[in-house]
Amino acid sequence: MIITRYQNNPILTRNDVPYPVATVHNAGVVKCDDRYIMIFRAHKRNGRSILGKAVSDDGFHFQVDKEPFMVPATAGLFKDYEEYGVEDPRIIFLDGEYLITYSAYSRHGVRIGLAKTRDFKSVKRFSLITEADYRNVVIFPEKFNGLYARLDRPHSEISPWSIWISWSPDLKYWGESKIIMKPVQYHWDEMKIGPGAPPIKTTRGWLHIYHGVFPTMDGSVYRLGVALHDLGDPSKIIAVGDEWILQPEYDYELTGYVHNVVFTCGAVPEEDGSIKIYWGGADSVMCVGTAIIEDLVDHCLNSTRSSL
Ligand code: M1P
Repeated sequence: MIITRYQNNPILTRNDVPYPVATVHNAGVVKCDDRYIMIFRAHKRNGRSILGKAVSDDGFHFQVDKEPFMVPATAGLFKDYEEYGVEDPRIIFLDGEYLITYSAYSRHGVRIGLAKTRDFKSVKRFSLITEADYRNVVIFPEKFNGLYARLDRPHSEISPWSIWISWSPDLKYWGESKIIMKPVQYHWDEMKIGPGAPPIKTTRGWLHIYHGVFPTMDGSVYRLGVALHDLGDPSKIIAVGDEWILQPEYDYELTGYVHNVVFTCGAVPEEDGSIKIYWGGADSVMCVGTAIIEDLVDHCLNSTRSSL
């Protein structure tokens, strides 16, 4: 196995949260001042989602804050677009601040909000950076020729949902969008794919852990795979690993709020060349596993398939 599951998974459940929630899953995770900060999604008991925060010294044992980190906005422009909840945060550190992208749900559809924080003690909404219908936006933690880059996943009636790239001079206005990766027919991700954890810089390219979905007679199965993007131009995909790297196998991934789901929004590279990959199990709990970054890069390069 390329990913070693932590022996005490799940690492966070609703029982660890000091306010009423039905689930804890799909968390963005980063290191801040040598501590691991996890911003997780939690369903309230009315089915709408909020974001909670948990902190850890070792990346495995997390303590949840007493109050939620972000709840749907109650005023201004964001209020209209977060009425149904905030979901699936991804976090990067760039130019001295942490950028959090999240799904904003409302009667108008799902779009992506961008919030900023320097210390995770307070958080400020910056902009709604897509129209409806988008999910799963991850921003690269570096600029390219002065431009921010993001991977995004617009919805389509014609094409299986795929991964695109877009560029911005200021994080607010995004354009020059281009499709860069599609699902492969009759493959583990044939139904749809989506950006997962924010890309990790390696000497051989940007490593992107994404999710892919396969439809079965028993519902959809969510798995994780990896792709490698060019270091100087991430719109160029060097390689996509043909086989998944993680699939639902344990009871906490097979059964829950949504069955058969492993879904990542965050991974933390370590100085020793390992990486902690965090995933939601069955849209219900948070799990972690470790891998060697170079093994994941090899996985992309050794059994490569076409990205489009
Ligand atoms: O239930 C599985 C996942 O479904 C959606 O993901 P996607 O749009 O990629 O299919 C999201 O609701 C996600 O939060 C959830 O884990």
